[in-house]
Amino acid sequence: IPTMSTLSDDIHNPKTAHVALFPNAGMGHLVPFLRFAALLLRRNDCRVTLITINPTVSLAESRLTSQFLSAFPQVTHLQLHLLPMDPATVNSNDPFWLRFEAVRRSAHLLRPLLSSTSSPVSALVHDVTLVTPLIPIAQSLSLPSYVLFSSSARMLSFISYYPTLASGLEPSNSESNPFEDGLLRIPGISPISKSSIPSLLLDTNTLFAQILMEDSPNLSRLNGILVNSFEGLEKESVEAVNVGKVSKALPPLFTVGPFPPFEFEKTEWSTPTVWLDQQPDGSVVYACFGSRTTLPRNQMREVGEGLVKSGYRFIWVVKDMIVDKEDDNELSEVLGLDLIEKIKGKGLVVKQWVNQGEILGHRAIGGFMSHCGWNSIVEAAAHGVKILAWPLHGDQGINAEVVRASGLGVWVESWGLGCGEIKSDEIGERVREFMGSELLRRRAEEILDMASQAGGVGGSQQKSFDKLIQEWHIKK
Ligand code: UPG
Repeated sequence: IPTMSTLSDDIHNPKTAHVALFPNAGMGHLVPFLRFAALLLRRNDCRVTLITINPTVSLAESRLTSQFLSAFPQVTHLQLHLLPMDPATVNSNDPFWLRFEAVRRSAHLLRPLLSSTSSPVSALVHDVTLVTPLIPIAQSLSLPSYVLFSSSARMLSFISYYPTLASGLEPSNSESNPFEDGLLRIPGISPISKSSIPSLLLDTNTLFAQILMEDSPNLSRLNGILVNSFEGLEKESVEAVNVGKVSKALPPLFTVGPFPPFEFEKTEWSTPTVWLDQQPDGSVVYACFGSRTTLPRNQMREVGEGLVKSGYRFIWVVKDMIVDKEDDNELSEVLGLDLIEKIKGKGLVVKQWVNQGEILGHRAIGGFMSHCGWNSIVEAAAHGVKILAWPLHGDQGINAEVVRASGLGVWVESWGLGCGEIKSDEIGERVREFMGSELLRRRAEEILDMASQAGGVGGSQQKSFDKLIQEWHIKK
């Protein structure tokens, strides 16, 4: 960790790289950017400017950003003020997607902001939802630009292929069927099941589809794509992208994962770890569906009943609303008193932000029921915790395919995007099988070893960082 004196020396070192980081909305996007920033700041050869948007969509984002900025006072913080946007002009009612679009429409305001820094920025690393609007800005400032991709390399392969899929989905192309036997064949990677693709991308009129159709062809104009992944988890896709099998037009891929959780992410609330300390090693199931995914209440109650029926102890993070600011209903109202009674003595239910990194790192955790948000998968891999996949939307089905193929976990495919309600008996049975699997436990440990190598001294993470910093050195 650099001392203050080395940092201030670096400020006068003309060779120091100075990178501006620009995440988009949502914890799934912010967390990897802040962890990436913290990894950069561990070195003494890079300065960081963080660009954020105010107000944030969720409270969790503003809290984490403040914690990050207090932990790293040497970071320059810039705020982009959004232009007002009429939501009626956007084909989405998801608060995070609306924000993505609002940022895209205000992206030109980044140019004066970037020019205003007291020392010149040498590279821009931004969110994948901002490719088309930001490339001309970076070019006009002669800045190399990179995407820090917040999902899997497999999802990246899918995104780069999306315009081809979309043209096959056009009604005017009714003769063509992009799916053969329900599978999408992308060069270089194993086929993606149609059922793993989010419905929002099977309809080319949605905002998600339109952003991808505009941005995917422009990925080639980036100087590189950084992915929070490593070969031990996603060998096939990493190699296929790297050697140009997926698309010859993709820029170089830098595997910068796995990102570790940092001290600045710690929450004051420590109940789960106090409770976990009392449980035997590997005995507890951790169930969490990320920062923005909710289950219908009936399904939530089936999950609770299922966890109780599994016979295993559990920590279950309940989320009732997409945006935390609106999530103020009592747990008793969400789950019902009966279920709360049944859970007593068997598990811990929490309806607030937990420190997932700390929970997954606890010796008592033996398995993770996860929606397969990419950050959660990498965190589980880095802690050697096996996954019971339950993807619900977006990239999660494609990520669940990675979980299954790597052997890090299992995926009951009838639990997936757009599937009906899953009953508690089945949930209980599957959790029991999953927690009892020695094979999965061993494979998760092997993946942990590979994650440690990738993130350790001389590993792929360090090599990627060295290369990037070299590219970002201010050239005088
Ligand atoms: N987390 C906590 N405490 C909580 C809930 C979440 O620490 O109570 C953390 C978790 O450790 C992770 C992040 O928040 O670091 C959540 O990210 P992720 O697991 O990727 O899930 P989402 O929040 O659902 O992220 C969105 C999308 C997901 C996508 C991801 C990255 O829903 O599908 O893979 O963004 O693009």
